[in-house]
Amino acid sequence: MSRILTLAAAQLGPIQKTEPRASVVDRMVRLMERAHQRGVELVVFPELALTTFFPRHYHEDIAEADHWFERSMPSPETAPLFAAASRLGIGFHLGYAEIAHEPDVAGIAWKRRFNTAILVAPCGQILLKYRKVHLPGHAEFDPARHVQHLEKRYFEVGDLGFPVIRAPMGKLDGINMGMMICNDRRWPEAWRVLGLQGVELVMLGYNTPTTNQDAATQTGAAFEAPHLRVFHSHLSVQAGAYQNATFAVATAKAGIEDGCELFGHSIIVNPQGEIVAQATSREDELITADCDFDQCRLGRTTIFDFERHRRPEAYRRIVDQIGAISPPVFIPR
Ligand code: CDT
Repeated sequence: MSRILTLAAAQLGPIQKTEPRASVVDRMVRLMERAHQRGVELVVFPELALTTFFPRHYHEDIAEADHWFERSMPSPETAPLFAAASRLGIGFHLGYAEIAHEPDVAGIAWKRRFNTAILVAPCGQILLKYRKVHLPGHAEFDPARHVQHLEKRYFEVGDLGFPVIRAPMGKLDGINMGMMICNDRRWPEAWRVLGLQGVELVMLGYNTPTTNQDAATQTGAAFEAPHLRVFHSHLSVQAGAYQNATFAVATAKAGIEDGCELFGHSIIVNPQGEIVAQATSREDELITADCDFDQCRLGRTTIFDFERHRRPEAYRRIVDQIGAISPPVFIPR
C-alpha cells in the first residue's frame, strides 16, 4: 500500500522593498489556488516570504527594522493565507520574521526577534513552529561588502531546536514533518537531528544570493562560481534527504530583488536523494510532485537503520566541540 501526498514548492519571484504585504500575500494566495487545481495537499513557501530579504539593508537602530516583522500569526495581513488554506483544504509552510515578547533563558521577558517558519494545517491551526538556528552573515555594517547580510544583527539564534511533529496531512493520517531554514540546510547536524526523530518530510525555504559575498570579502578566499552556488545548495538538500531517508522540499525566493540576484532553483527531493521536481524560472512558480512516503522505508531499514548502525560513542566531538581543533603533527622518527 502506498502513502501518497502531493507536495508543492511555491517559489516566489523577487519582492521589492516597496511591495506591500497585501500584494505579496495576494501572489501567495494565487499560488495556493494553482496548487489546489493541481491536486496539491501541502504547499511550501520560502524563508522570509512576506517581504524583501531585508537583512541586506542596514539600520543603525534595530527597531527601525521592526516593520519587516510579524507580531502575530495570523494577522489581518496574513489572514488571507489561512483563509485560502481552509477554503482549498491544503496545508502550508511559511517563513517570516517574528517579533515575540517572551522570556529568555534568564526568565526575563523582552522583545525578541527570530527568523521563523510555521507549518499550518488546512484547518488553519499552527502545527509546528521553528526558529532558524544557523544564522549566516554578520552583525555590524561591513564596508567591504557590496551587499550586507545582517541576519546576525536582526535575529537571535532559534531556541526551539529542530522539532518534528506527526500529524495528518492530505489523505495521510500521519506523517512526520520537520523544518529548517535556508543556511541550516548546509549543516548535516540539522538534518540528523530531524532524522533522529523519524522525519519523513523536511520543509525549508531559502534566500540565497548568486554571488558569495563572504568569499568575495575575505582576503585570499577563492572565487565561487554561480553554478557552484546552485550545486552546493542542491548537494546539501539531496545529501540530507538521502542520509536521513526523507523527502525534502526546498523553496527559494528568486530573481533580482532590490538590485541583488537570488538564484532560485527550488527543488523537491525523494529519500534516494533524487530531484523529482525543479523550478526553472526566477518568477513565482509552482513545482509539484506526487510523493509516496513508503519510499522512506528502504533507507531507514537498510543503510540508514540508525538503531542498528549508528555509533554515537564515536561522535562525541559533534556536541562537545564547536570549531575545529588541529590534529597532532606527524614527526618523522
Ligand atoms: N538566508 C540564508 O541563510 N542565506 C545563506 C546565504 C549566506 S551568504 C552570507 C545560505 O546559506 O544560503
